Amino acid sequence: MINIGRVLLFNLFMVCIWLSLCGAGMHDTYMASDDGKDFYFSFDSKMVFVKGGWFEMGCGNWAEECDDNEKPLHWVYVDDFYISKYEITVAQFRRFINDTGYKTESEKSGGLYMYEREKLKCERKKGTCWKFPGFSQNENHPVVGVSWNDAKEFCKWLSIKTGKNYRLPTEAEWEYAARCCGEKIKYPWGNNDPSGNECNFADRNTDFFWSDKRIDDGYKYTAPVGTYPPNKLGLYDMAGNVWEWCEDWYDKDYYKKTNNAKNPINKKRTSSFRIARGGSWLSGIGVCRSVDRFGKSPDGGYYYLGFRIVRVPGNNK
Ligand SMILES: [Ca+2]
Ligand SMILES: [Ca+2]
Ligand SMILES: [Ca+2]
Repeated sequence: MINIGRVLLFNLFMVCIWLSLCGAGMHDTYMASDDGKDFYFSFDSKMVFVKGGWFEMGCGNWAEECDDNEKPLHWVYVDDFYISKYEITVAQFRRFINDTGYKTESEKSGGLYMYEREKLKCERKKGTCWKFPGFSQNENHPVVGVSWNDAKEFCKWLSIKTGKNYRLPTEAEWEYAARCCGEKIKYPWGNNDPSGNECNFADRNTDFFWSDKRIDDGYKYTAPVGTYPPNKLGLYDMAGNVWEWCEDWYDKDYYKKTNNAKNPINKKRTSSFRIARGGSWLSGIGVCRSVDRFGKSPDGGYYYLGFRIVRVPGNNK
């Protein structure tokens, strides 16, 4: 007589083998939190609440010179959101990697894009990745070399771990936060150009043809997050240190085309770039202006580009 229990057990065993062989993809292996509130707190205590509202997005007279892709000024409404006080750090990103075994895109192929002085352009350098970006970083520096796709995976992991909905900021949310809810200011701190105490950009510690040799901000590469004073919302490094990914596709004419005033996001792929904002340690001060718009390939890792994250209130999963 067949032992039903043994047959069932055998079937269960076979199902397990099949599941492990066919390998539910990386996403399915992200486990819900097993370290509870402390884990959640370690991320969420570093978020700032931003009360939503209307603001005039883009470049106005107060910003002096405007690039064409920053025009025209247009009214935009964003809902309430939380945004991280700091750029995501090496330590935070390492937690994600250790928890998941995720391999970033630059680790899987080709390395990071770095500036080649002789060639006057960025090229990929083999063997470099977020852990080895070509300069030294401690755990409290902003992570670099994370592609847009990698950053999205980080958000997905954090959402599953915490049961909250984390994502990248939209371009509109990012600008609203940098300009402290729509103030007519050129930089997160106001209209005056930096003296060395406001942000980390291409100052005299760097050696690019665009480096500002008059200014010493103390850092050649990345600075620990929160080194310079925050803006009025309590957000650090919204100008400089590392560029920050946003959700939107980059379209230089998006402001001219859009008539979507409420929570705008460009979901239409009209270029091969995703938006990045704020400038970096490698940037001249002009692109650290809060209205400057930049785009990079979403599968690329760049040694000057990182991210910060947004959580939508009450959007529990
Ligand atoms: Ca600097
Ligand atoms: Ca930044
Ligand atoms: Ca520009």
